[in-house]
Amino acid sequence: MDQCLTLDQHIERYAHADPLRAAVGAAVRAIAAASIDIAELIAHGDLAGRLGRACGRNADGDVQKALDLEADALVRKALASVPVALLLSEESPVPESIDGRGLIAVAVDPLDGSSNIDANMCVGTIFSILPMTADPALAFLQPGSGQLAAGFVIYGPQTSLVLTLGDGVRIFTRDPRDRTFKLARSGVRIPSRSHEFAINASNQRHWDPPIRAYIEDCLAGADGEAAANMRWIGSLVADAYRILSRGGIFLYPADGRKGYADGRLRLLYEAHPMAFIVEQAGGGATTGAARILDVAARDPHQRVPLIMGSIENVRTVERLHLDTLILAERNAPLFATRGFFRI
Ligand code: AFP
Repeated sequence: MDQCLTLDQHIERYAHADPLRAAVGAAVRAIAAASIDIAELIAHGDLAGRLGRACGRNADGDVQKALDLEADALVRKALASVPVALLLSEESPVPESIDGRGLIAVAVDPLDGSSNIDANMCVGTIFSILPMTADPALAFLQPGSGQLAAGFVIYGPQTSLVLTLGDGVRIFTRDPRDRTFKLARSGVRIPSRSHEFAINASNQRHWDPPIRAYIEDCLAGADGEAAANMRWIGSLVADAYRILSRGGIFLYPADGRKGYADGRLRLLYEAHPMAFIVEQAGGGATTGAARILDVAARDPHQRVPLIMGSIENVRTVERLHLDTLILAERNAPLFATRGFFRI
Protein backbone atom coordinates (compact mmCIF):
# COMPACT_ATOMS: atom_id res chain seq x y z
CA MET A 1 0.00 0.00 0.00
CA ASP A 2 1.31 3.51 -0.79
CA GLN A 3 2.34 4.62 2.66
CA CYS A 4 1.24 8.24 3.33
CA LEU A 5 -0.31 8.66 -0.11
CA THR A 6 -2.45 11.76 0.30
CA LEU A 7 -5.99 12.12 -0.99
CA ASP A 8 -4.79 14.87 -3.34
CA GLN A 9 -2.12 12.59 -4.82
CA HIS A 10 -4.64 9.78 -5.24
CA ILE A 11 -7.05 12.10 -7.05
CA GLU A 12 -4.29 13.45 -9.30
CA ARG A 13 -3.46 9.88 -10.38
CA TYR A 14 -7.20 9.17 -10.99
CA ALA A 15 -8.01 12.36 -12.88
CA HIS A 16 -5.13 12.50 -15.41
CA ALA A 17 -6.28 14.91 -18.14
CA ASP A 18 -9.83 13.62 -18.23
CA PRO A 19 -12.22 16.59 -17.69
CA LEU A 20 -15.01 14.43 -16.19
CA ARG A 21 -12.62 12.71 -13.79
CA ALA A 22 -11.07 16.07 -12.95
CA ALA A 23 -14.55 17.38 -12.02
CA VAL A 24 -15.20 14.30 -9.86
CA GLY A 25 -11.81 14.73 -8.17
CA ALA A 26 -12.42 18.42 -7.54
CA ALA A 27 -15.77 17.65 -5.90
CA VAL A 28 -14.24 14.96 -3.67
CA ARG A 29 -11.44 17.30 -2.63
CA ALA A 30 -13.93 20.09 -1.89
CA ILE A 31 -16.12 17.85 0.28
CA ALA A 32 -13.02 16.52 2.05
CA ALA A 33 -11.89 20.10 2.77
CA ALA A 34 -15.35 21.02 4.09
CA SER A 35 -15.32 17.89 6.26
CA ILE A 36 -12.19 19.08 8.04
CA ASP A 37 -14.01 22.28 9.01
CA ILE A 38 -17.06 20.23 10.05
CA ALA A 39 -14.85 17.94 12.17
CA GLU A 40 -13.31 20.93 13.91
CA LEU A 41 -16.74 22.43 14.56
CA ILE A 42 -17.99 19.12 16.03
CA ALA A 43 -14.86 18.84 18.19
CA HIS A 44 -15.90 22.04 20.00
CA GLY A 45 -19.11 20.35 21.21
CA ASP A 46 -21.23 22.65 23.34
CA LEU A 47 -18.43 25.20 23.38
CA ALA A 48 -19.64 26.07 19.86
CA GLY A 49 -23.21 26.49 21.12
CA ARG A 50 -25.86 23.77 21.12
CA LEU A 51 -25.02 22.11 17.77
CA GLY A 52 -27.78 19.58 18.46
CA ARG A 53 -30.52 22.18 19.01
CA ALA A 54 -33.51 22.04 16.67
CA CYS A 55 -33.61 24.97 14.23
CA GLY A 56 -36.60 24.09 12.09
CA ARG A 57 -37.65 21.40 9.65
CA ASN A 58 -36.48 20.55 6.13
CA ALA A 59 -38.82 20.24 3.16
CA ASP A 60 -39.62 16.69 4.14
CA GLY A 61 -40.53 17.61 7.70
CA ASP A 62 -37.38 16.20 9.32
CA VAL A 63 -36.14 18.25 12.27
CA GLN A 64 -33.04 20.27 11.28
CA LYS A 65 -30.34 20.58 13.94
CA ALA A 66 -27.93 23.53 14.07
CA LEU A 67 -25.07 21.32 12.90
CA ASP A 68 -27.14 20.08 9.93
CA LEU A 69 -27.37 23.68 8.70
CA GLU A 70 -23.73 24.54 9.52
CA ALA A 71 -22.49 21.45 7.68
CA ASP A 72 -24.74 22.20 4.72
CA ALA A 73 -23.34 25.74 4.48
CA LEU A 74 -19.72 24.50 4.66
CA VAL A 75 -20.29 21.90 1.93
CA ARG A 76 -22.02 24.42 -0.33
CA LYS A 77 -19.25 26.96 0.14
CA ALA A 78 -16.63 24.34 -0.75
CA LEU A 79 -18.52 23.17 -3.88
CA ALA A 80 -19.18 26.71 -5.12
CA SER A 81 -15.81 26.72 -6.91
CA VAL A 82 -16.20 23.24 -8.42
CA PRO A 83 -17.79 22.46 -11.85
CA VAL A 84 -20.92 20.95 -10.30
CA ALA A 85 -23.96 21.44 -12.52
CA LEU A 86 -26.56 20.43 -9.92
CA LEU A 87 -26.44 19.99 -6.15
CA LEU A 88 -29.05 18.06 -4.17
CA SER A 89 -28.73 18.45 -0.41
CA GLU A 90 -30.91 16.75 2.20
CA GLU A 91 -31.38 20.24 3.64
CA SER A 92 -32.91 21.70 0.44
CA PRO A 93 -36.30 20.91 -1.12
CA VAL A 94 -35.10 20.63 -4.73
CA PRO A 95 -31.84 20.31 -6.68
CA GLU A 96 -30.04 23.61 -7.22
CA SER A 97 -28.02 24.74 -10.24
CA ILE A 98 -24.42 25.65 -9.29
CA ASP A 99 -22.47 25.88 -12.58
CA GLY A 100 -24.27 25.71 -15.92
CA ARG A 101 -21.15 24.26 -17.56
CA GLY A 102 -20.73 21.64 -14.87
CA LEU A 103 -20.15 18.00 -15.82
CA ILE A 104 -21.41 16.35 -12.63
CA ALA A 105 -24.40 16.23 -10.30
CA VAL A 106 -23.76 15.82 -6.56
CA ALA A 107 -26.19 14.49 -3.93
CA VAL A 108 -25.15 15.04 -0.33
CA ASP A 109 -26.33 14.42 3.22
CA PRO A 110 -24.20 17.11 4.87
CA LEU A 111 -24.68 15.72 8.37
CA ASP A 112 -26.06 12.21 8.85
CA GLY A 113 -26.88 11.02 12.36
CA SER A 114 -27.68 14.45 13.79
CA SER A 115 -29.81 12.94 16.57
CA ASN A 116 -26.47 11.70 17.98
CA ILE A 117 -24.81 15.11 18.23
CA ASP A 118 -25.81 15.85 21.81
CA ALA A 119 -24.73 12.31 22.78
CA ASN A 120 -21.21 12.91 21.43
CA MET A 121 -21.62 9.95 19.09
CA CYS A 122 -20.24 9.44 15.56
CA VAL A 123 -21.93 11.43 12.79
CA GLY A 124 -20.99 11.81 9.15
CA THR A 125 -21.25 13.39 5.71
CA ILE A 126 -22.38 11.18 2.81
CA PHE A 127 -22.10 12.01 -0.90
CA SER A 128 -22.82 10.58 -4.34
CA ILE A 129 -21.45 11.89 -7.64
CA LEU A 130 -23.27 11.29 -10.95
CA PRO A 131 -22.58 12.39 -14.52
CA MET A 132 -24.66 15.41 -15.51
CA THR A 133 -27.45 14.66 -17.99
CA ALA A 134 -28.37 16.72 -21.08
CA ASP A 135 -31.80 17.24 -19.51
CA PRO A 136 -31.21 18.58 -15.97
CA ALA A 137 -34.56 17.11 -14.89
CA LEU A 138 -33.11 13.62 -15.37
CA ALA A 139 -29.87 14.09 -13.43
CA PHE A 140 -31.14 12.58 -10.18
CA LEU A 141 -33.42 10.03 -11.83
CA GLN A 142 -30.50 7.82 -12.86
CA PRO A 143 -30.08 4.37 -11.26
CA GLY A 144 -27.37 4.10 -8.64
CA SER A 145 -25.22 2.10 -11.04
CA GLY A 146 -24.59 5.37 -12.88
CA GLN A 147 -22.55 6.83 -10.03
CA LEU A 148 -18.99 7.94 -10.83
CA ALA A 149 -17.93 8.15 -7.19
CA ALA A 150 -19.36 7.85 -3.68
CA GLY A 151 -18.06 8.35 -0.21
CA PHE A 152 -18.67 9.28 3.35
CA VAL A 153 -16.73 11.03 6.09
CA ILE A 154 -17.13 9.65 9.62
CA TYR A 155 -16.50 12.10 12.45
CA GLY A 156 -15.42 9.70 15.17
CA PRO A 157 -12.25 9.00 17.17
CA GLN A 158 -10.65 9.52 13.77
CA THR A 159 -12.01 11.66 10.97
CA SER A 160 -11.90 9.28 8.01
CA LEU A 161 -13.06 9.51 4.40
CA VAL A 162 -14.29 6.26 2.87
CA LEU A 163 -14.11 6.62 -0.92
CA THR A 164 -14.80 4.67 -4.07
CA LEU A 165 -14.06 5.98 -7.55
CA GLY A 166 -15.30 2.72 -9.02
CA ASP A 167 -11.94 0.99 -8.48
CA GLY A 168 -12.39 -0.50 -5.02
CA VAL A 169 -12.69 1.14 -1.61
CA ARG A 170 -10.03 3.17 0.14
CA ILE A 171 -10.04 4.81 3.56
CA PHE A 172 -8.19 8.09 4.05
CA THR A 173 -7.70 9.28 7.60
CA ARG A 174 -7.17 12.91 8.53
CA ASP A 175 -3.69 13.46 9.89
CA PRO A 176 -4.12 15.76 12.93
CA ARG A 177 -0.60 17.06 12.35
CA ASP A 178 -1.28 18.74 9.02
CA ARG A 179 -5.04 18.60 8.22
CA THR A 180 -4.44 16.32 5.23
CA PHE A 181 -6.22 13.05 4.47
CA LYS A 182 -3.72 10.20 4.13
CA LEU A 183 -4.32 6.68 2.81
CA ALA A 184 -4.92 4.38 5.79
CA ARG A 185 -6.48 1.33 4.08
CA SER A 186 -6.79 0.26 0.45
CA GLY A 187 -8.54 -2.72 -1.13
CA VAL A 188 -11.15 -2.79 1.67
CA ARG A 189 -13.12 -6.06 1.55
CA ILE A 190 -16.21 -7.01 3.57
CA PRO A 191 -16.10 -10.62 4.90
CA SER A 192 -18.66 -12.64 2.94
CA ARG A 193 -20.42 -13.92 6.05
CA SER A 194 -20.97 -12.50 9.54
CA HIS A 195 -22.85 -13.17 12.77
CA GLU A 196 -23.31 -9.49 13.53
CA PHE A 197 -26.48 -7.63 12.57
CA ALA A 198 -27.55 -4.01 12.97
CA ILE A 199 -31.23 -3.12 13.19
CA ASN A 200 -33.40 -0.93 15.42
CA ALA A 201 -35.03 -3.83 17.28
CA SER A 202 -37.60 -1.51 18.91
CA ASN A 203 -39.49 -1.60 15.60
CA GLN A 204 -39.88 -5.39 15.59
CA ARG A 205 -43.68 -5.34 15.86
CA HIS A 206 -43.80 -3.27 12.64
CA TRP A 207 -41.56 -5.47 10.49
CA ASP A 208 -42.70 -7.49 7.49
CA PRO A 209 -42.41 -11.31 7.75
CA PRO A 210 -39.06 -11.73 5.88
CA ILE A 211 -37.27 -9.34 8.25
CA ARG A 212 -38.95 -10.84 11.29
CA ALA A 213 -37.94 -14.34 10.13
CA TYR A 214 -34.34 -13.30 9.48
CA ILE A 215 -33.83 -11.63 12.86
CA GLU A 216 -35.56 -14.54 14.65
CA ASP A 217 -33.09 -16.90 12.94
CA CYS A 218 -30.18 -14.66 14.00
CA LEU A 219 -31.37 -14.72 17.60
CA ALA A 220 -32.10 -18.45 17.56
CA GLY A 221 -28.67 -19.25 16.15
CA ALA A 222 -30.36 -21.10 13.25
CA ASP A 223 -28.47 -23.90 11.43
CA GLY A 224 -26.23 -24.44 14.45
CA GLU A 225 -24.46 -21.18 13.77
CA ALA A 226 -22.85 -19.28 16.56
CA ALA A 227 -25.38 -16.96 18.18
CA ALA A 228 -25.42 -13.58 16.54
CA ASN A 229 -24.26 -10.32 18.02
CA MET A 230 -26.20 -7.06 17.57
CA ARG A 231 -25.06 -3.48 17.17
CA TRP A 232 -27.23 -0.41 16.49
CA ILE A 233 -25.49 2.96 16.65
CA GLY A 234 -28.31 5.00 15.10
CA SER A 235 -25.76 6.54 12.75
CA LEU A 236 -25.60 5.03 9.26
CA VAL A 237 -21.98 6.05 8.70
CA ALA A 238 -20.86 4.40 11.94
CA ASP A 239 -22.68 1.12 11.26
CA ALA A 240 -21.37 1.16 7.68
CA TYR A 241 -17.79 1.81 8.79
CA ARG A 242 -17.96 -1.11 11.24
CA ILE A 243 -19.27 -3.41 8.49
CA LEU A 244 -16.42 -2.32 6.19
CA SER A 245 -14.02 -3.05 9.04
CA ARG A 246 -15.24 -6.51 10.14
CA GLY A 247 -18.37 -7.51 8.20
CA GLY A 248 -21.99 -7.65 9.29
CA ILE A 249 -25.43 -6.78 7.95
CA PHE A 250 -27.28 -3.48 8.36
CA LEU A 251 -31.06 -3.42 7.99
CA TYR A 252 -33.34 -0.42 7.82
CA PRO A 253 -36.39 -2.09 6.23
CA ALA A 254 -39.79 -0.77 5.29
CA ASP A 255 -42.15 -1.21 8.22
CA GLY A 256 -45.75 -0.69 9.24
CA ARG A 257 -45.33 2.70 10.88
CA LYS A 258 -46.92 5.76 9.26
CA GLY A 259 -44.38 7.26 6.87
CA TYR A 260 -42.11 4.19 6.90
CA ALA A 261 -43.66 2.26 4.00
CA ASP A 262 -40.34 2.77 2.19
CA GLY A 263 -38.19 2.76 5.30
CA ARG A 264 -36.37 5.83 6.63
CA LEU A 265 -33.23 6.24 4.56
CA ARG A 266 -32.99 8.37 1.40
CA LEU A 267 -32.11 6.74 -1.89
CA LEU A 268 -29.99 9.42 -3.54
CA TYR A 269 -27.68 10.58 -0.75
CA GLU A 270 -27.70 7.63 1.66
CA ALA A 271 -28.60 4.28 0.05
CA HIS A 272 -27.06 4.83 -3.42
CA PRO A 273 -23.63 5.95 -2.14
CA MET A 274 -23.55 3.30 0.59
CA ALA A 275 -24.54 0.59 -1.91
CA PHE A 276 -21.81 1.65 -4.34
CA ILE A 277 -19.20 1.52 -1.58
CA VAL A 278 -20.43 -1.79 -0.15
CA GLU A 279 -20.55 -3.51 -3.56
CA GLN A 280 -17.10 -2.18 -4.41
CA ALA A 281 -15.92 -3.86 -1.18
CA GLY A 282 -17.47 -7.21 -2.17
CA GLY A 283 -20.69 -6.85 -0.19
CA GLY A 284 -24.33 -6.57 -1.24
CA ALA A 285 -27.04 -3.90 -0.94
CA THR A 286 -30.73 -4.55 -1.54
CA THR A 287 -34.21 -3.24 -0.80
CA GLY A 288 -35.10 -6.90 -0.12
CA ALA A 289 -36.71 -7.14 -3.53
CA ALA A 290 -34.22 -5.26 -5.73
CA ARG A 291 -30.53 -4.38 -5.90
CA ILE A 292 -30.17 -0.82 -4.60
CA LEU A 293 -27.93 0.21 -7.52
CA ASP A 294 -30.65 -0.84 -9.97
CA VAL A 295 -33.19 1.51 -8.33
CA ALA A 296 -33.76 4.94 -9.92
CA ALA A 297 -35.39 7.74 -7.92
CA ARG A 298 -38.89 9.01 -8.66
CA ASP A 299 -38.28 12.15 -6.60
CA PRO A 300 -35.17 13.73 -5.02
CA HIS A 301 -35.89 12.84 -1.38
CA GLN A 302 -37.34 9.39 -2.02
CA ARG A 303 -36.88 6.90 0.82
CA VAL A 304 -35.94 3.26 0.27
CA PRO A 305 -35.51 0.14 2.42
CA LEU A 306 -31.77 -0.55 2.86
CA ILE A 307 -30.26 -3.94 3.70
CA MET A 308 -26.50 -4.07 3.12
CA GLY A 309 -23.28 -5.78 4.19
CA SER A 310 -21.78 -9.27 4.05
CA ILE A 311 -22.93 -10.79 0.77
CA GLU A 312 -24.09 -14.17 2.12
CA ASN A 313 -26.19 -12.54 4.82
CA VAL A 314 -27.76 -10.13 2.30
CA ARG A 315 -28.56 -13.01 -0.05
CA THR A 316 -30.31 -14.84 2.81
CA VAL A 317 -32.59 -11.83 3.40
CA GLU A 318 -33.31 -11.62 -0.35
CA ARG A 319 -34.30 -15.29 -0.40
CA LEU A 320 -36.68 -14.74 2.51
CA HIS A 321 -38.32 -11.88 0.60
CA LEU A 322 -38.62 -14.06 -2.51
CA ASP A 323 -40.05 -17.00 -0.50
CA THR A 324 -42.63 -14.67 1.04
CA LEU A 325 -43.57 -13.41 -2.40
CA ILE A 326 -44.04 -17.00 -3.62
CA LEU A 327 -46.04 -17.84 -0.49
CA ALA A 328 -48.17 -14.74 -0.97
CA GLU A 329 -48.99 -15.64 -4.55
CA ARG A 330 -49.98 -19.17 -3.49
CA ASN A 331 -52.12 -17.87 -0.66
CA ALA A 332 -53.40 -14.76 -2.40
CA PRO A 333 -56.85 -14.82 -0.70
CA LEU A 334 -55.17 -14.81 2.74
CA PHE A 335 -52.94 -11.88 1.87
CA ALA A 336 -55.69 -10.09 0.00
CA THR A 337 -57.57 -9.58 3.27
CA ARG A 338 -54.56 -8.81 5.46
CA GLY A 339 -52.32 -6.87 3.11
CA PHE A 340 -49.32 -8.32 1.41
CA PHE A 341 -46.78 -8.40 4.22
CA ARG A 342 -48.95 -7.73 7.22
CA ILE A 343 -49.91 -11.03 8.81
P1 AFP B 1 -30.80 11.39 12.02
O1 AFP B 1 -29.92 12.10 11.02
O2 AFP B 1 -32.16 11.99 12.16
O3 AFP B 1 -30.10 11.16 13.32
O4 AFP B 1 -31.08 9.94 11.39
C1 AFP B 1 -29.98 9.09 11.26
C2 AFP B 1 -30.41 7.98 10.31
O5 AFP B 1 -30.88 8.53 9.10
C3 AFP B 1 -29.29 6.99 10.04
O6 AFP B 1 -28.02 7.55 10.17
C4 AFP B 1 -29.52 5.92 11.09
O7 AFP B 1 -29.07 4.65 10.69
C5 AFP B 1 -31.02 5.94 11.27
O8 AFP B 1 -31.46 7.25 10.91
C6 AFP B 1 -31.46 5.69 12.69
O9 AFP B 1 -32.86 5.65 12.66
P2 AFP B 1 -33.66 5.33 14.02
O10 AFP B 1 -33.49 6.55 14.89
O11 AFP B 1 -35.09 5.12 13.56
O12 AFP B 1 -33.05 4.10 14.64
